[in-house]
Amino acid sequence: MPIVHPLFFKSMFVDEAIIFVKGGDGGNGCVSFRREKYIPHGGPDGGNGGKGGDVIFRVSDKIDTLLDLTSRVKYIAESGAHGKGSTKKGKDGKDLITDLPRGTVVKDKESGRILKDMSTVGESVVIAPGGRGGRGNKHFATSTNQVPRRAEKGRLGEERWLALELKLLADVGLIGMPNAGKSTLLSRISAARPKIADYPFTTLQPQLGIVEIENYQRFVVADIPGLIEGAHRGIGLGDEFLRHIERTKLLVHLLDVSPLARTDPSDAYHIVRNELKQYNSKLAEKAEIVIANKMDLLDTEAGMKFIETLEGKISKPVCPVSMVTGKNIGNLLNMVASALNKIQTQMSEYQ
Ligand SMILES: Nc1nc2c(ncn2[C@@H]2O[C@H](COP(=O)(O)OP(=O)(O)OP(=O)(O)O)[C@@H](O)[C@H]2O)c(=O)[nH]1
Ligand SMILES: [Mg+2]
Repeated sequence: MPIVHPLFFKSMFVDEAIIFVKGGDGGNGCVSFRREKYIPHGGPDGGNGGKGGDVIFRVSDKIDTLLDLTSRVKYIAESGAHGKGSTKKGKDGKDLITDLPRGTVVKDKESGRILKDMSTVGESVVIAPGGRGGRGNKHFATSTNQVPRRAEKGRLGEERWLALELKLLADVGLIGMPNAGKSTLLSRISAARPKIADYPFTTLQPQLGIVEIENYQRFVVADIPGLIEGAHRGIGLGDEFLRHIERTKLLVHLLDVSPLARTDPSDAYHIVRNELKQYNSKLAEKAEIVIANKMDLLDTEAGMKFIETLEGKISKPVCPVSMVTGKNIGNLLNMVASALNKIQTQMSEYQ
């Protein structure tokens, strides 16, 4: 089991990466004339420039997020070398091959047009071709002009800004009543920056975050709008957002235990559980970790008693946390990681 400390985990959200790609420029053609003993005016022998390298995207099953791509913005392939005398062609620039996770959609950033849907492992596409090398002056010799002093410049490599998008399946779904602190949790453990505010229904759309902990273990967390009683009948924002967490492996259920909470936490727990059941009994059968949030607003000793009572009322262990002080977030991540590992093992045994 990974040991995680709140200060230690490095977490990021990426299901989009904005990058710049540019094929290498072609090398220039060369203007040169043969110099040989006893031949005062040798013919043209300027070589062609080399071709610029291509930027190539390849689908790999070794990576599952766009995380690694964001460490760098510019992906520029090597330029071709210029041509030389003695009809020496310049060396071609090296291709720049970049691996992407399966399912990445490559869009032109300006127009939003989809350029490529990278769906098959192993497939590759030239996303920014390198420029052709310019031709050397040897190429321009004709019967009327045997001493051409002109050579071509290499063509520039193609360049563009891209938006890469990856639709991620969430491993963990955050559930709870409005204002429980779901988005705050997502922002504490990932690089996602969801809207957080002290009123219900701040989150209007599901948000995803990637959490990265030690040992390179990563998981995707989905934050969805809060549920209230009658959500399955369309009350509040309704329950249709639950479909976004239908395929998760684990639920993290947040309860607001502060004195300011509008609903008693054990009632809140049962209300949300009931909405889950009404929506889909399979969803309600998923493994669940219950957390008591906003512990910073309770007196320490009274807080622990409160948790004990709460555990009794809902017949489940409850993990006390505070998103404000960060207390126990590391523990929570440990619990999530080991629960996911356990579920993964069970799934592979079952298969
Ligand atoms: N004191 C305290 N406040 C918290 C804590 N966690 C969240 N909050 C505050 O609680 C309010 C609601 O937080 P959100 O993260 O927006 O709650 P949510 O569950 O995403 O709410 P909805 O999107 O409306 O469902 C914000 O004002 C947060 O700053 C905590 O641990 N302690
Ligand atoms: Mg929210």
